[in-house]
Amino acid sequence: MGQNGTSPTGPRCIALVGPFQSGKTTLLEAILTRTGTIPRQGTVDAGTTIGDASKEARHHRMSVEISVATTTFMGDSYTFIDCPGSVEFIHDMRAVLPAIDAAVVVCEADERKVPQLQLILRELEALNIPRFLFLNKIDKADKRVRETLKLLQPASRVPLLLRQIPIWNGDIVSGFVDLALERAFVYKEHAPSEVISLDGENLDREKEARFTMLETLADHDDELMEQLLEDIPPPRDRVFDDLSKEVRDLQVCPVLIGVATRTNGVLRVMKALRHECPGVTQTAKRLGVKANGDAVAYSLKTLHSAHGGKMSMARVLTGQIGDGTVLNSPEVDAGRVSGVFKMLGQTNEKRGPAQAGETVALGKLDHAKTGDTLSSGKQPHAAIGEAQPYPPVLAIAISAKERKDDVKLGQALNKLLDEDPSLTVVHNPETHEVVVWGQGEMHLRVATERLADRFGVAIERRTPSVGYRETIRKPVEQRGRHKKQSGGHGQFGDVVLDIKPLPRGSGFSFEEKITGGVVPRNYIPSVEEGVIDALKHGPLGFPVVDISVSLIDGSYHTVDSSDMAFRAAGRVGIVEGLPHCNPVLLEPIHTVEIVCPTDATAKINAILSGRRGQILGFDTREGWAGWDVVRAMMPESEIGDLIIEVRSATAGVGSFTFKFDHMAELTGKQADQIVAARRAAE
Ligand SMILES: Nc1nc2c(ncn2[C@@H]2O[C@H](COP(=O)(O)OP(=O)(O)OP(=O)(O)O)[C@@H](O)[C@H]2O)c(=O)[nH]1
Ligand SMILES: [Mg+2]
Repeated sequence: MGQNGTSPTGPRCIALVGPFQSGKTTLLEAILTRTGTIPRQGTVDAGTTIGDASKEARHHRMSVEISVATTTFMGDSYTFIDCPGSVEFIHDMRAVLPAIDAAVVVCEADERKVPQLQLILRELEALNIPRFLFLNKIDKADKRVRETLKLLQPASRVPLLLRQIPIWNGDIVSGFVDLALERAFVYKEHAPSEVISLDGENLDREKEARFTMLETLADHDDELMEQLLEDIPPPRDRVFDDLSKEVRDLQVCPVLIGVATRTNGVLRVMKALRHECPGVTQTAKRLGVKANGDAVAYSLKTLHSAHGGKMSMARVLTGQIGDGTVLNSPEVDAGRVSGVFKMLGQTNEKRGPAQAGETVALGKLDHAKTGDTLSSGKQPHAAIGEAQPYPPVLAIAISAKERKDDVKLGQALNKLLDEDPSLTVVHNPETHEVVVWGQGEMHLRVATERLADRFGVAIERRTPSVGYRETIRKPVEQRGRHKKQSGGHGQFGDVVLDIKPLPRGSGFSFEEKITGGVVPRNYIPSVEEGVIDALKHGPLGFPVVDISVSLIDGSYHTVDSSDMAFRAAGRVGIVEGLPHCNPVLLEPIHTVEIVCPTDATAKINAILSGRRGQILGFDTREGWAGWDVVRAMMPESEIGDLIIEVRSATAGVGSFTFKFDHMAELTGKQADQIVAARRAAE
């Protein structure tokens, strides 16, 4: 039985989330050490942690994907999912959220990270996920914890409830008071904290802070409110029950403090989870999972190992999944489970069937993908929710360094997309480029590193081409003749084309106005083909648009004329005619919508103006206190690396979406440079 009288809730699944570099991976390491799963605590800086064990994560000293590890605490199983903090890898976090019972939001007393904290809390709030805040790096604290809370509170829609207060020894925090337990502890380096007695000023502060905590709890408990008003000390069990209930009912977010690098405060986190975190039954209810004996699981991540084995990390929400269990999703037959594995970072250990609540890796589910609701019944269980990736913001064009790897690259990209749905690959039929779209610079860098490290395809990367076009500004009438006399059969085609500019966005139109059969009917389609072919590459080097071509005259030869000859004549007419039509470059213009914290709006406006953006206006972001949305029209060439500047102006949290709007004429030096570059490349 739990401390508060509830029955044990089975294996738990907890995500460690929070702003960039707040100490999540270190906290996971501390938890695994404190619970005895690993003998010694590694560090991120030395590259010895269980989390971040992939080559790319070690190399960049940051999490670039989730790390999963299962441990045992006081007889219960806990799976922790350490999520990346960088917004560029946020999809990995978002994809696991439906499966978890609760999140521990690891944060720091750092004002600059508040918008990122808000971003993450929003994701949890939207999915009704119970959460705790772990105020880490308290060893570096330079302000009172209550001041820190004031700083962080705007990021949360529910009250942050201080559950512990630090004990200060001069300028450093030497321990803490648990306000629910009413007990004080001093931190020990890499050892459990020691209970001490409180007196003097510390005791007064404890009483005050406890009263504040109880007041917040009493907002949802009338009886507790009465007791407080009448100065009756509420029984400790009652306080624990309230805490537990209000966390589960999403009314408060308790705040714990500690130092992950020294495992300080880690046992308190485990105890809070043990008592206050809901179990799988409640989570299944949150997700609308129907329990009828069949197994239902949620797939939270897909991995392809270097030797080709596919693993689906999944949380079992009801029923049991073992070797050989056949699983379906609403869309496909996912496959037959071949191996159930317990995860500890990059290592997997084969194990028996997984029960409701457990989080495991399932081998060889060939057709399962991240976000799938997998079930064992005849009728697939309805989908319980899947995170749609945010639209990508940055692109690179890639190719295999060696031509012989082209096929391998295709296969590797498929696996990469399977693992990370926040990447998109687009094949540009015009330029034959393979363009990879991602969430930022680091995201794309890691993607190419994975292609090389894990899938063995070395990559070359380039800036993707901008979709320039060209058009004409003046009409012209042009004769196109194709005549060849080389022994035997000759070739003869002769056309007169009326070439005219069309309004922007009209594309291309072809008309024939032949009278008296000067060009026989059967050759006219060939003329059109020749024209279309020539328009693919105008005098400036780009596809020609917004142009009408009419075939108005011509002549033919009974023996020498052919489809081929008239196709060539059509081509010649265009190639010779267009240079006289005053050609002009067209560049794509997009509407861009940028979201950013309000204090960065002025900077964003300046960035947009500096990039030939035309600002259409800005507004407060609906439902997001302290955020703005700025709208602008921008040339595609300037959107290319826009995200890099936006991120640096917004402490990493700003983002944008864009949509093609129209093509606009581009003249002057810039146009000349583009045309010259195009010529040089040909
Ligand atoms: N002083 C101090 N440093 C800490 C503490 N916890 C973590 N760090 C340091 O903070 C840095 C980031 O730690 P990580 O554990 O990688 O942080 P993270 O949140 O996992 O980072 P991302 O996953 O990349 O967002 C490392 O240099 C850690 O040593 C702490 O409690 N105190
Ligand atoms: Mg990390």
